[in-house]
Amino acid sequence: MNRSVEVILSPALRHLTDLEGKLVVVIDILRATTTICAALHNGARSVEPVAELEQALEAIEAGKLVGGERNGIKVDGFHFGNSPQEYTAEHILDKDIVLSTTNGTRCIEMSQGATLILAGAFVNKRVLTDFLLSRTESIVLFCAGWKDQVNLEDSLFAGKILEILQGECAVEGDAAQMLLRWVSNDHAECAEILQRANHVERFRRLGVDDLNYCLQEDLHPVVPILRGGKLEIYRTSFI
Ligand code: 3SL
Repeated sequence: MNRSVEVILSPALRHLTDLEGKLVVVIDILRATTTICAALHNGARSVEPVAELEQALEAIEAGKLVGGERNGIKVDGFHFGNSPQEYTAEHILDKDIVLSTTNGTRCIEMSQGATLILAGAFVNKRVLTDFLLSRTESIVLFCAGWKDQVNLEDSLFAGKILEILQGECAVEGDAAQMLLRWVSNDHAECAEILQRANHVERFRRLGVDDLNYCLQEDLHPVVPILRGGKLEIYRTSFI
């Protein structure tokens, strides 16, 4: 095998992995990368991820449509929160959106230097893995976690992707080996595995009802790819 797949379990570990020449999949199941897939699939022209709140507020000043959250809560002045269920065609068709979230959009920015940067989630799992299998670059699965901590949902999804890629790519590093062994031995439903996840408890406290939505496989079959600072749906003419 002349390509590999490895995992970054949290942004705090990002500096330990060289991204040059590689394809990075940023994973923030709850909820940034799910929301990005939903927005693009429902007709948004692009989603521009920005890490800092100031950038998002400047975008509002500039008259742009802005969505996102801090600590799970919609920011005052933003047009949308970070629930994928808000990004319906009625609101976003043919619009360019700016998105700023606590962890996910920061990880997209932290992936600069990679050859390609994509967004992955359960909602685009099959088209994403088809895309990954069609490429030749080595792959990095970058889990957004929560404020530098490892989280269950992003790790679980990374493990599921490793299961699919393992025949095609050398599974590199103990983090990837650990996730692969975990998911191959745990046959419980994802929703059950995540019942005690910190973020699911946070959702309960905030009254957020997005877990089941975010676990729906292939609901939004698009491959979001970063081009010129904006995520757009991948088209063969891009690369
Ligand atoms: O941190 C993020 O990027 C968000 O996805 C977190 S939340 O689910 O919107 O709280």
